[in-house]
Amino acid sequence: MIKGKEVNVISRPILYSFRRCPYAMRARLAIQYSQVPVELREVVLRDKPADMLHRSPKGTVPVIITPANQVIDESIDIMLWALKQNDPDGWLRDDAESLIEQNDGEFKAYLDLYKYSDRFPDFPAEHYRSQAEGFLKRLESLLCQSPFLLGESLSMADMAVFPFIRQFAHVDKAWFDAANYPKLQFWLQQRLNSIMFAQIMEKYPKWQPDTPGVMFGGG
Ligand SMILES: N[C@@H](CCC(=O)N[C@@H](CS)C(=O)NCC(=O)O)C(=O)O
Repeated sequence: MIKGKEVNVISRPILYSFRRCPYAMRARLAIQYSQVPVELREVVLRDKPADMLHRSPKGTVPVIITPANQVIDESIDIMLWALKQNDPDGWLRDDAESLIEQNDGEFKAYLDLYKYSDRFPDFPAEHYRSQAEGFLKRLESLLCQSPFLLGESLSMADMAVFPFIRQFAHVDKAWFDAANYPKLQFWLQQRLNSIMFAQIMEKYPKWQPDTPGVMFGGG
């Protein structure tokens, strides 16, 4: 037994998160679903905690620090980490990779150009939007075949992708609602109406160093 010495031991994994970040949303969705207990620390991106930056110098959220001091700082890896511990409804899927790759690569790049089109005045917003639509068309065609992206039940693909479609829809909600993506609109609305989405979008104050974060996930 160590006496008279402060030992920095954490009992549950720490999740550095930012409520509105779509990458952090997908991580929280997987953690909430798998019921892995974590201590959530709400981050403000312009004032990131020193401990987070020390553990993960690239400075993006979400980040998990496990009790064994393992650092997981890619949102898909956090999803996999949670699902490998508990996956009651079979969200883990080998065939999710190609969709997630297109989402995180090409689609996210066009989404940013569309969302921040005033910073990229070479083209109007509609130009960037129509480039992003390539991915929407792929999703719409998948959802014409089955209620979820990879078949008859929810999978990590749905959960990894929908926070980004939500962001896309919010750039011009009236346009999105009127566009010819009926299956995608329904699928998005279902995800947004879910209890799980409400649970992961709860608001927390900014985490202050040397204070406990919020219990999240399970337990
Ligand atoms: N590839 C990373 C991307 C995460 C990411 O870019 N997160 C944004 C917030 S949505 C971030 O932390 N950006 C850093 C910043 O704005 O300072 C992942 O999947 O976790």
